[in-house]
Formats: sequence, structure tokens, C-alpha cells
Amino acid sequence: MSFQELIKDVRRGRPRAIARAISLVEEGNAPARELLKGLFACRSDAVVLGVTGAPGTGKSTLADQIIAQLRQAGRKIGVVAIDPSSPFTGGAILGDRIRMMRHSVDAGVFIRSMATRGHLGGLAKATGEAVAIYEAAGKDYVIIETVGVGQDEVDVVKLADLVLVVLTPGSGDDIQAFKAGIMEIADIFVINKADAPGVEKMAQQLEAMLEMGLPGREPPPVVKTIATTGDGVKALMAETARLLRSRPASFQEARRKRLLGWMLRDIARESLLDLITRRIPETEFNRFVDRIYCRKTDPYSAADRLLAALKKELRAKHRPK
Ligand SMILES: Nc1nc2c(ncn2[C@@H]2O[C@H](COP(=O)(O)OP(=O)(O)OP(=O)(O)O)[C@@H](O)[C@H]2O)c(=O)[nH]1
Ligand SMILES: [Mg+2]
Repeated sequence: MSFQELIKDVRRGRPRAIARAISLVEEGNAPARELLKGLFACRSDAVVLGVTGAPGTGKSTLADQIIAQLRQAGRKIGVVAIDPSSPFTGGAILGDRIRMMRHSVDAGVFIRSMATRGHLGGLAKATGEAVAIYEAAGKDYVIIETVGVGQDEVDVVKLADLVLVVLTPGSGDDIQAFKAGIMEIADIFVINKADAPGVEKMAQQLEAMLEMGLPGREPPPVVKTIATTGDGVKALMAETARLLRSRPASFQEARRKRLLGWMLRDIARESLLDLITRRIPETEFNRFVDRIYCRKTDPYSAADRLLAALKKELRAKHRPK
């Protein structure tokens, strides 16, 4: 299939084309670039929802309920579930997909898992590209599920238009969450597993903390849900819609620009690295390594020299003949 055809099929929302496009992007080679150039010109008005929280808090189960609600309203959805484990274990990936399994036969829903590791170009880039593909495919909502453990995951979820931080009662992850700096990124706190003991206490603790914690900013709303039954999910979605409506356009624009900035930086970094690999012969590169090993130079100075050599070569190449 040619790129033009693939692009056309992605834009028609064909699941197989979307799958192929995301795979190409994950492999991250030259064809992916051509594809993305073609897709990037498409619309960019999907709502990107980030769902984050400690492992096992019910993020996937909640996402499944959110999908069900949005589908009832006729919305099309793309999901990126980001798995922090190695690309080879697939454990959590399987869990995420199983929780959302009932939607897998629905052409209006596309669910994709991505491993955190193995993205040389950066997770932000891979996520941004997946969002671009979903938008081109006409999805109205994109859900990004990440485990809020590492800095990478926190950074990625920051790129969403709206971030739901999922906590559960009695697990002590309230304290953990604040340590990890999650308080700042939450637009809405979801206390999931509201059928478990200790919900009220947790809600009170959280609200008290939020009132103290963010001077000059309205504390984010706290919503209780039982993701396994769907209780509270309607209220959560109403809160989401209210927040999105109440924001000035400039706010949304700033978030989008931040995502694009991250992507551009990742892409530029990748291009530069690619250029170094292609332009600096391996023997020369290894000479630098030897010199660092013998402590004749350090990696920082060596990197400066590499860049200087690259600049010189590029200048020579572009010099008018
Ligand atoms: N009692 C109860 N159990 C829930 C609720 N929501 C989710 N669970 C259960 O909690 C477990 C974990 O749910 P997941 O949706 O996989 O959680 P997750 O946050 O996506 O997990 P990871 O992706 O592995 O971090 C499952 O056994 C769910 O059935 C809830 O509201 N109440
Ligand atoms: Mg999950």
C-alpha cells in the first residue's frame, strides 16, 4: 500500500490503517516521517484526556467506563495505554487491553498500548504522534493512560488537555501522589474504588490538602467513582465537560503548544543524533570513546568536538560551488 493510500485510509478511520500507522511510528524510521508529514496537516481538535495514578488504582477500568459514556454520545475515541515496563514483558499492557476489551469490536474505538522504553526519540514524541494519527482518523477524544510513577510518565500526561489523577482509598497513595508532584498536574482528582472502606476520610484529607496547597488557584474538583460498576462516571464526565468549557481558548492553546514544543524538541534531537550516526564514521566515533576511556578527554568535551566536526562538515556541504 502506498503512503497516499495509507494516509487516506487513516483519515477514513479504518482500524487497520490506524494500526499500521502507529506501528510505523513506533518503529520510528524514515517512512514514519513521511506518513506523519501527511497526517499532520489534518485537524487537531480532539480532546486529549490524561488518566494517571499509581498501579492498580483502576485507570483502565475507569477508561473503559469513560469510553462507554462517550460512545453513548456518539463520540469516537482513541486510547494510548503507556506501559512503563520493558517492551518485552507485556504484562500491564495485557491488563490494560483486557479491561477495555468489550470495546475492541467497536470500530469507533481504537486501543493501543505503547511501551515506555524503546522510544529513542522520546516518549513525548511517540505519544504526540499517536495523538496526531488519532486526530487525523477523526477521533473526538484521545485517552492517554499512564502509571504515574516515573518522570517520563508524568511529563507525558502533562501534555493532555485535561488530566485525571486516580487515587484509591486506604492505599496511602494520597501521600505518595503529593510527593511525586502530581498535585500540580491534576485537573480533576478521582477517588476510585469508592466501594472500599475509607473513602470519606480520604476525600476529606484530599480536599483539606488541596485547599491549602495551591495558592491562587481554584482547587481541582474531587470526584468519587466505582469504575467496576460505572457509579460516578457520569458526574466525572460532567465535571470534565464543565472544566473544558470554562477554560479560555488561550489556556488550551498553551497546552497544545507545549505538546508541540516537546515533540519538536524530541524530533530535532533524534534528527541530530541520526545525523551524527550517519556523518561521523564509526572509527572516528570510537577514537573519541578510546580517548575518554584513557581520560585524555571527557564525554562532554568529546560531544562538543563531535558537534563541531558535524558543523564543519555541513558547512562544507552547503558551501556554494
Ligand atoms: N472494588 C473495586 N475494584 C475496582 C474498581 N476499579 C477497578 N477495580 C479493580 O482493580 C483492579 C485494577 O484495575 P485496573 O483498571 O487494571 O487498574 P489500572 O490502574 O489500570 O492498573 P495498571 O494499568 O496495572 O496500573 C482490577 O481488578 C479492577 O477490577 C472499583 O471501583 N472498585
Ligand atoms: Mg491499566
